[in-house]
Amino acid sequence: MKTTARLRRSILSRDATVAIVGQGYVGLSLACVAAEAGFDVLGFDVDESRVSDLQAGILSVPGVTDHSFRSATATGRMSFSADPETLAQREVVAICVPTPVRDHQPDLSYVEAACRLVAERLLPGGMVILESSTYPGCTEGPVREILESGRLRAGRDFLLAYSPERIDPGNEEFTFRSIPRVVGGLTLEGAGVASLFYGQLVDKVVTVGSCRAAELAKLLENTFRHVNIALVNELAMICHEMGIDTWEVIEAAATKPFGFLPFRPGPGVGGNCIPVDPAYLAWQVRRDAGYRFRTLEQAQEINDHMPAYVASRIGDALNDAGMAVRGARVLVLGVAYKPDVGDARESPSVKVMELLARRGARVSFSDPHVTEVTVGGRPIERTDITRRSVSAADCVAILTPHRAFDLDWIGEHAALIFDARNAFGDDRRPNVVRL
Ligand code: SAJ
Repeated sequence: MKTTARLRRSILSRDATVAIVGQGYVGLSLACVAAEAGFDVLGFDVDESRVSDLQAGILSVPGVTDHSFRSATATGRMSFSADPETLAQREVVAICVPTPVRDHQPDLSYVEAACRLVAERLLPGGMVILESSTYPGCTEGPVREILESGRLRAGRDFLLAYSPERIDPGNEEFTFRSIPRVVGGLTLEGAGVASLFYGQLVDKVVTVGSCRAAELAKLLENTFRHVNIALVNELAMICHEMGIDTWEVIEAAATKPFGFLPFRPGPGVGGNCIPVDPAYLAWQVRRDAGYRFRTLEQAQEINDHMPAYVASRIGDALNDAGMAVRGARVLVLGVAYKPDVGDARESPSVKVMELLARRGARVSFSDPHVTEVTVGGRPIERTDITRRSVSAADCVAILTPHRAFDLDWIGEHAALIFDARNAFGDDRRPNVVRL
């Protein structure tokens, strides 16, 4: 680009106008921080009901704290819209839309749709940043192609960069500002100006040499988790066969003060990060390098198998208590994909319920954060935890141990408990069977 001096100056002076496409927890978090930092921020979303909530000061986006939303709206520098025209003339445009997986393939439809809206309103001399998790080569490939569908060219007429989000909803220890930001640019100027922008929002910016490096760094972070979760999941299956206490082994290894990070087994891997990011990487490595990322694909196989393994272990526990799965009443505690969240998307708990129902069990669930799930195409309402519901269950399966569960009380009133998360810890009870 002829000069980035003007854009640099307007970022430093906070005169740069910012637009953030996608107001999920990623986009809205970025909007709040940018407004607090002094920028005029437009939060754009295609979901008109979400936009009208946000315009009315209603925080209908999970994963963003009420405090940060209120504080940011109080600046008077945040506005929200579902009208694509509002994206015009925005100097810094960040794209924070979902990148799910469909049939084991990346689904870039949200990113492509967002890029088309932006491309029609690109400001010469402006900058576009993609934040959505994606495979290496996506920003400089399909994203750039769509953005250049008009007469403007990336690098020459506008800057293009990639910076992965690392927000951990609810984590008070690592805040948006304290989590370092990785930034890669299509050009050196792109990397430099994007790093300058994020430098106004976070304490530390890590600039890498390309968009691809930044894209791959993000996928590595979550693939690391995925592979290590698979390691302990397979260890749990082996330990069960060998009569060794998995949990004791992991806690013992975790006493090593260096060179070890504890992960813990469970009914599988849910959420829209850990199962998804590695799938993008495996797909791209196969397509572009013609290579099977074996470590990753093996980990996917193991983690994908865990719901079936846990369902079979619950069946074993019923059998050992003289009960068949068919007709058994199984009360699942925790259907969210991880403790203390209300997101049941891709939840392994739901898959366990489906597998048990397929074998004839009568499944129900309780979860303080989820009111209904669909099991085998059938909606199931939450069951309250009462003396009646717990004592009526042939087996209570703890799959996601929310802090809200009164485990002492449940341990006293349930005849048989399958504990897939070592929720009872060292509190060993004769009626509790552990993964
Ligand atoms: N899980 C295990 N065993 C473990 C850890 C996780 O079975 O030892 C399961 C969880 O139950 C869940 C899934 O894996 O079903 C994912 O859990 P997660 O703790 O990785 O949580 P996520 O999916 O919310 O991951 C996000 C990621 N954040 C971003 O991508 C910005 C991840 O990088 C974070 O490390 C993680 O939050 C976090 O630490 O909370």
